[in-house]
Amino acid sequence: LKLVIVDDQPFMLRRIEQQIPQTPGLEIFTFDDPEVALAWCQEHDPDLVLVDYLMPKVNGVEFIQRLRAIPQRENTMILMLTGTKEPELLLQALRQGANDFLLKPASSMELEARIGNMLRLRAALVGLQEANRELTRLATTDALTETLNRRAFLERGAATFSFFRRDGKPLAVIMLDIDHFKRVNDSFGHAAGDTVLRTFAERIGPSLRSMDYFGRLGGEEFAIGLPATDQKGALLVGERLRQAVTVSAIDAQSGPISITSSFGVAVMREEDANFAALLNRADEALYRAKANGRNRVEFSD
Ligand code: GH3
Ligand code: MG
Ligand code: MG
Repeated sequence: LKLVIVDDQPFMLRRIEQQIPQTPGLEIFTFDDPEVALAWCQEHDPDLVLVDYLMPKVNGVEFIQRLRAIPQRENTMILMLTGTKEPELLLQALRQGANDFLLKPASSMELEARIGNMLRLRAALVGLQEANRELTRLATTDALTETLNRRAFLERGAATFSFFRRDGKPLAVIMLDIDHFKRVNDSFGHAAGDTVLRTFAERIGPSLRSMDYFGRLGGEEFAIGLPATDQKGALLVGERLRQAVTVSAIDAQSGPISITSSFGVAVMREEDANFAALLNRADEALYRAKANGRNRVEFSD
């Protein structure tokens, strides 16, 4: 835990620091220059900041405002130390994002109690954020392949569709589907089928750029959104992916399994009403790839 104390008077800093009981895991950093403290807070993520109000260069309210403006510092706990209980000032501090304030000079007991409170709140907040991130991940990820799930993929698709349509930039979609996957399940069992699905996704993922998005639409059917990619580029990607899938037999529990896959490519057109229309054309192209012998890439004209 990192606790920061900012006060222009060094004797105040020492005094407050001495008042805080030694706690294992609690590191205290003191600053008599608010500018230096703010620079430090850019690099480090303090759990709690105690800041004096009356300081010559940057007052406490301004300090809080600037601290809150640093990315990812919106959840830092801030306790403002003031010499007065002037309501106008306290209101301002709270409005700028102070979590609480403390009248100087504070007794050791009050300081300890308030700091303890703030640190407990902070821990709860960090825990909630982590839980939230994990929930979002679970809600958007396919559990088997760790690609986007259907809903998350379609959401990303709809968002990029409207963005690129407005911008007049190309957007491509590739639908891909493992060939004769049912035979894998039938010959080697469902567990081997799952391994094949996971490995398939692992072979596709690394070939994509960071802005591309890759999702499992269901079963052994996947799709990729390729922002800022035209027909030529998307066909090249499709061909590269087709080869990446066949690079070697997949090492399943029951022995090596060789697979191929088919690809349907489409690019956004003027008449596409929405992302689903684009995806639909990629699906038609995929159907043609299947009909024309599988293990190939087809483009929707
Ligand atoms: P095609 O080349 O025409 O695509 O034929 P296919 O056999 O790949 O396609 P089909 O759609 O007929 O069969 C898909 C199979 O995928 C059927 C289903 O049992 C299996 N499947 C769907 N989801 C999973 C899964 O999560 N794990 C496993 N092991 N199999 C799955
Ligand atoms: Mg298939
Ligand atoms: Mg299928």
